[in-house]
Amino acid sequence: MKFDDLEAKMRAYENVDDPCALPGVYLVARLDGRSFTRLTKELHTFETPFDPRFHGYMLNTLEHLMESCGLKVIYGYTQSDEMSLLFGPEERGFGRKLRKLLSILAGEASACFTLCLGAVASFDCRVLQLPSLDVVIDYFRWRAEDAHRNALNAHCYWLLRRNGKTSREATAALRGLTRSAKNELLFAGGINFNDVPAWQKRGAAVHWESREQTGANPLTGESVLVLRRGLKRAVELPAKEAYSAFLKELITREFPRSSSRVSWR
Ligand SMILES: Nc1nc2c(ncn2[C@@H]2O[C@H](COP(=O)(O)OP(=O)(O)OP(=O)(O)O)[C@@H](O)[C@H]2O)c(=O)[nH]1
Ligand SMILES: [Mg+2]
Repeated sequence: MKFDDLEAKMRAYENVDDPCALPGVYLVARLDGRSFTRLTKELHTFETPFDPRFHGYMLNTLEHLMESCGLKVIYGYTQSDEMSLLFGPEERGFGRKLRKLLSILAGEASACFTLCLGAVASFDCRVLQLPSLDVVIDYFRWRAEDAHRNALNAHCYWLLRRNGKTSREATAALRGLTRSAKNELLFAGGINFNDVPAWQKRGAAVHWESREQTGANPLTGESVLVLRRGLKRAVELPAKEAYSAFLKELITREFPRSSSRVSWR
């Protein structure tokens, strides 16, 4: 068979299922650590239930995805072993081809986290196509609420484990307990859930920020004010309606463009 014929024949197999995301809708990619229960509890040593070093690796990975994948990520969010990246309706990266987006984001996240950890770690990735800003806000409210519930359960579970209960006993003791009963259990054990850091209860975010900086005019050497865009970490996210307002303001804000990529950390 001639090469051109072989190429055409095989491309048909390769491209038979190559869907694109709908045009004009927001996209959220959610990446989740693969088998991170084993990674955090058996293969490596991390503080339970939350380890600032682990969380730092997640934030580094999130920033890497926002800065280095050739895609315009409007907002990045992380809690536990997951990250969510928001793309605007106008995002054209990789022609909105889903298999490109999924594989590149999962590959980049796995590579970055692996370098942070110094051992192999991998992420899966899914893409949600969200039709409106309201649904986008609901999505991030959902992940933050999920973080809150998981944090309450995880603090209770590890308090019981530290007090000598087996995994089975701790799980059974928490079954059916109301939210306020879990808060009381923690309080009796010396933990005021109100004082637990916000990044554990609500997750943390990374977003773009524009700042004025003094620079030099390359032709005249004169000092001038320039607008530079950089990443900012938000580790004290607001709760409930205030979080919705924060997201709305951030997503609808027009980001001034800048040629330089600077990270504000
Ligand atoms: N020790 C520790 N564990 C963490 C931390 N953050 C997340 N994890 C663990 O990461 C795991 C995330 O759970 P899942 O994503 O549901 O489970 P998984 O084992 O990753 O399984 P798959 O996602 O289905 O592959 C849980 O076991 C969490 O306890 C942390 O800061 N410290
Ligand atoms: Mg996981």
